[in-house]
Amino acid sequence: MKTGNTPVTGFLQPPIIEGALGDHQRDLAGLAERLDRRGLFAERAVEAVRRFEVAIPSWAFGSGGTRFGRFPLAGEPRTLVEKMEDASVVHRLTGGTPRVSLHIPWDEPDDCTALRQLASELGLGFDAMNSNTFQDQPGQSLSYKLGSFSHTDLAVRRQAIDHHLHVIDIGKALGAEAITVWLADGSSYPGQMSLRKSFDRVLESLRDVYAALPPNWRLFTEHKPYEPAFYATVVQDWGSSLLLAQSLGARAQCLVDLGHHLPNTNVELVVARLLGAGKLGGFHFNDSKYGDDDLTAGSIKPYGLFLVFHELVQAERERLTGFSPAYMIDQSHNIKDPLEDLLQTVDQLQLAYAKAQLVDHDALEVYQNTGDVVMAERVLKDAFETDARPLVAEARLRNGAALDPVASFRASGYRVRKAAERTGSVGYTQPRSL
Ligand code: RM4
Ligand code: MN
Ligand code: MN
Repeated sequence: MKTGNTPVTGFLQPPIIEGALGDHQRDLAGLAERLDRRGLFAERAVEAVRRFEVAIPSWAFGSGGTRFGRFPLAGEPRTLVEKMEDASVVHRLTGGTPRVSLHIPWDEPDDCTALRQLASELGLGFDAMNSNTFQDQPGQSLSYKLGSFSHTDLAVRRQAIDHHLHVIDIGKALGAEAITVWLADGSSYPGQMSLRKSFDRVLESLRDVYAALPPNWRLFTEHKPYEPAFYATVVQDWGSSLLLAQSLGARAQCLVDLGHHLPNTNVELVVARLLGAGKLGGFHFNDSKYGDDDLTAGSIKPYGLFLVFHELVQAERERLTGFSPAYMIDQSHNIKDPLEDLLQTVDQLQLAYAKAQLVDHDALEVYQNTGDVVMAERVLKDAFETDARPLVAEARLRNGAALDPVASFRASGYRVRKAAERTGSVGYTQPRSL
């Protein structure tokens, strides 16, 4: 991707739709009064949401696709500069996305200094870097068809390690402080690979990457049960991920992608276990119905998302040792305008976080200790069923962002302008069925 001199057109102050401010203030006052009756403080939740930050992936700005096809959108970004411009719009409207998570080589900058400068002008920084050894790149000498870190050939493993060192170098130049390693390594048929030795080889390769981490960096291992390998994936579950993180050292932690669990997995329980082990490194937020669907966070299972945030808020309040999760989005926007989808996503995350702030922790503990199942569950439901939207809108307002990001985005005419400016963007492709 080029980071040339494409001018960045600023995004105007988020327009407040007429009458919306007065309605909002009345809604907020009503909610604050209702919360007060329950002994809860709207103010505390608003301030917490103001501090909530989540990174946007560089691969989320263009229309995604499935292995069956992609339907491009007029005005989608053609370059990394244009993606940064789009990222700043999401941050401007939500007040909660000050960093971008880059995928290399999909969004490899050709001038890190210029990119960093541009980012800082846009009020942005960089979150965890993402490597890619699940595709062969043009000109690459050895193939990852049969694995990267788990490959039986040391030369292939070496090539994959070198790629990770390169990703770390780019991240250093950009001021990132973490690398996320998701591996497609696995087998599609029994007998294809040694189930045990393939894992050992992944661990040994990761040791080399870990050894190259700058002192202030963390390494996140991300598991996924299947796809593209359909019989056995090497890092397929949180247990394998935890084994890797524990074997590597203190700065290796696990990343939980919400779509990377077999059906019916209790994801909040996975989160609790990793928190307990001091190994919860971060998240890839999204939602799913069947598998790694990469749908808008909160669109399918909002209660599950809330329960995940409940675990996080408890850990935050208890000041759990080592608790510093990196929040990131990982979605594929196949049907919706990617920017509107991201605005919806951030809104949903802010909302789940706000609701988790409304749990009465003291009451919950009493009910748990006295075995009052009904009342314990009601504490959670009371929070989840509260319409917390005024708290989230207020947090955004105080951060100089939009009351209603999607409405402001539509009113701004941004996409229509970009469709006129970004000529030739239709047909832009980014491989995505992962
Ligand atoms: C994978 C995984 C990784 C992401 C790739 C594109 O399924 O979620 O985090 O980098 O997709
Ligand atoms: Mn992911
Ligand atoms: Mn995924």
